[in-house]
Amino acid sequence: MNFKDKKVLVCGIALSGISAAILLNKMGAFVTLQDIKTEDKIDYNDLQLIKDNNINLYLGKNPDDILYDIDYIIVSPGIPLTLPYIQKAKKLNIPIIGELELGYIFCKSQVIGITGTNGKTTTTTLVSEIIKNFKGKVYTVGNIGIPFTSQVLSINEDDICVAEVSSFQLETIKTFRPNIACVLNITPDHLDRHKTYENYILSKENIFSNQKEDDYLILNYDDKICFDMARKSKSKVIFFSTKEELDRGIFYKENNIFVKLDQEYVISTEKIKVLGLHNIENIIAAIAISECLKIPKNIIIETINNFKGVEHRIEYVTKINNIKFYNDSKGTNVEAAIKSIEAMERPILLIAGGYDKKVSFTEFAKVINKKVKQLVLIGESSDKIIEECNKLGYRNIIKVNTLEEAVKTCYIKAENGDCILLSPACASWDMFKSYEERGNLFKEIVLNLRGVDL
Ligand code: UMA
Repeated sequence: MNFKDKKVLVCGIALSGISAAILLNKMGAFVTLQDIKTEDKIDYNDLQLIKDNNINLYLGKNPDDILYDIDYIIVSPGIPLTLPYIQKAKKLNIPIIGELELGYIFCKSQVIGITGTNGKTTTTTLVSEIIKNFKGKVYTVGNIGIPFTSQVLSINEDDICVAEVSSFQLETIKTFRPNIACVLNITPDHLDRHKTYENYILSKENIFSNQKEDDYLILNYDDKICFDMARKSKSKVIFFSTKEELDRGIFYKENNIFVKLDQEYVISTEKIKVLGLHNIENIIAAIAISECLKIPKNIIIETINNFKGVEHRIEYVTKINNIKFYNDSKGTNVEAAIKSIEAMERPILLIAGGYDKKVSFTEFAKVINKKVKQLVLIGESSDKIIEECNKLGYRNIIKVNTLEEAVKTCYIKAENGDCILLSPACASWDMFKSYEERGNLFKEIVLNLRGVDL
């Protein structure tokens, strides 16, 4: 695709929009970068970068009135496609390209695409580490926080690019075709954006919609929705399971991972450092991807044994007075938070709540009722969670206003041998810029508790 001398509108001035605009600028396009935020709300360094690159700005409102003079629109993942100006642009036949798709268009190397409701970042990180230990170099991009467009010009033909891909990014793909795609699991998430669970699933299915017969699709055998995707794809399907013994594929049974593909071997899970069965799922998915790349088994085994997990995902923070603190700020949906609660080996004081994605908290309340001795809630969805817990007669709930109050409340209530877990089951966007900001603040508050008398 040639963007030279084209007029391109890039929507969203954050990670994706800025790097897409800079890439297009290098390609000789006339770029306008737009955001509903006004100039005073935009980061000073970002503004400098935009100005240094001579990119036009259009701020403080949706760009309805400049559409007539635009050849292409590039959207950041966070921009809903239901916005009236996007709909109007579609009617005007202006191509709407997602930032991930834009990166892919210019990518010369093979691409691995990893999606799913949970485990994406962990699996993407582990796959990247395995490839790095194999080849010495790997490009990791996408929802993990590194826009594809920020890396693509450095990627050569014989490199490997590992992309963590969200439903938002998959909604706007056209040609994106990973040589190896993986769908880890599907449970309801982001229904505020996708409106129905069906739409969310359809968006996830886009990860293999352009694949051909010689591409690979790695699917979770235990997840009905993932399992059914096999029928819809043209690709070579490899299943993984933590519940069933598979004739061909990769499965987990009694502390062992059985690889039954072109080569067959068994890996003991005794040395694995990350907690929980959900992490075993992530690990076996990563092995499946590595097998498609024909990476020697000793490199795979050594890397999974040394893997310490990712920041903000059941991240051990510290122990104070024999109370352990875990940061699971990336537990941004019900399923992820349930898995974290289940992975804990001590009595739990849980900090939850946040941005309301219009999903049900019924299952979350059931697990709280079974495993959480004290629940402390923050954020927009607190009352919805309280309502579900109350239906089960669970009343060990305290609602507070800030994360700091939440941590301190838990610490006062905790006893020797307990753990305090931040796993919100909600996105952070009601109180924070991102789950990273929420997780970093949690860690800061926790580390400041040392030596403090409450
Ligand atoms: N904006 C508008 N109009 C709107 C909506 C937003 O102008 O109607 C503007 C906002 O004012 C803001 C900008 O758009 O300035 C934000 O764009 P963005 O939300 O796409 O933010 P980025 O920083 O570009 O981050 C995006 C992903 N964010 C989302 O999908 C919400 C990041 O995923 C991703 O890491 C990054 O691109 C790089 O690829 C984050 C995420 O929360 C981690 N993802 C969701 C998840 O994992 O559950 C899907």
